Amino acid sequence: MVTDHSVEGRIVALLDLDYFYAQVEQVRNPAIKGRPVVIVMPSIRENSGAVATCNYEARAMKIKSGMPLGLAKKLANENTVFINADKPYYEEVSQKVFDLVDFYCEKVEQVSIDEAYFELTNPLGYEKAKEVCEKIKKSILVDLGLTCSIGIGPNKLVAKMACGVKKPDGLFIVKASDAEQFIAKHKIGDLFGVGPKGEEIFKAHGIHLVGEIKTHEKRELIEWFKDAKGEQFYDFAFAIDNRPVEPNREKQQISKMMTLRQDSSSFEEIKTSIDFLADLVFKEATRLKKSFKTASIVIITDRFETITKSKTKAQKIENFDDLCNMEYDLLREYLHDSFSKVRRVGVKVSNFGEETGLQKKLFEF
Ligand code: DGT
Ligand code: CA
Repeated sequence: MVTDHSVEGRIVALLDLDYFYAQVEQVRNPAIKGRPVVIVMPSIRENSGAVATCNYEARAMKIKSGMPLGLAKKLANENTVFINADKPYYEEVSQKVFDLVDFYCEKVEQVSIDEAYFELTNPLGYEKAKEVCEKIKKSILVDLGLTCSIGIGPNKLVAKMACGVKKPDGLFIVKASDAEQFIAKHKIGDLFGVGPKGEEIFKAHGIHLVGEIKTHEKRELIEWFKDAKGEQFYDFAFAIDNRPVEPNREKQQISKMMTLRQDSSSFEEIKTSIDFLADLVFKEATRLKKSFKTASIVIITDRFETITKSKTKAQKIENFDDLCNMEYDLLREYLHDSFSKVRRVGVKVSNFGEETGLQKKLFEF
């Protein structure tokens, strides 16, 4: 039998930010931390509107998304803070979050303002995937002050359901070998794609848990749902989900990192790595036909702090030597300011312009 390892060994993650709008407001104004926070989508009618989301303190009082504001106010205590949603600001923060994910991962598919799937398939398997996710969680927390939950599994379905297990601030892994059992014990209403109507249909056929789907034939599900959903639900019950991760984010940066052979504060030693990384980054930017104005050095110190230093030019940085010289200046700056040795170093370019004509060959026109 021919085994397709790229499918068998797939590892997918889903990242979902915790109580997103409310958490962003808590970071913006730390004085409200610890109090119940309710984010309101106001309506043009006075004193009406609905709850967009709320933090866990407010959820403890049974306030939830979609609830009319009047009811939320009845359930709230005097300590509760109500804030009108500031969607443009949440979008800005969301962009920053997924830029960080892009830094660690090639294939990122954002599915909502606070959720993204990313592909973590790698030869070292789940341990490596877990390590990458821990780094992503830490980076989002340190750089933006936000917690998120991540689920890891052999496909999108399992990753999504795993993400819900340890929320908030969770990381939960379901390996391929455990996936079918893991899915089976979930309530049917919690299965991805099952809305209130779908739940009714399942319950009318005596199905309350996902695993109970398997007591029926595929053709029955197709009959009940009268569309492709029936077939998909049947596959889901066996934890089968072949939907690919479809990258949909315009890359905001290109970066490469490496660990030094030994921790160092020698300009010459670190410069060798910078030359190597700058070459990779420049080639990648050329391949993607991206011009850029900002060059950054990312340093992880021997004390595991992450320090980023950047320089931006008014004009696009057009040649490789200019990029290297900017990186050397940034490195000198770091070595001058810091007492910590460098453990890992990265070269990053960002602030993209329109497609560069620079590298285009005649035959491309
Ligand atoms: P979580 O993930 O359970 O910790 O909490 P959230 O608040 O992150 O919930 P999620 O992931 O379902 O939704 C992400 C954001 O989308 C949320 O912070 C606010 C917005 N949102 C969710 N549900 C509704 C809704 O029913 N109405 C409106 N206007 N916005 C919503
Ligand atoms: Ca969320």
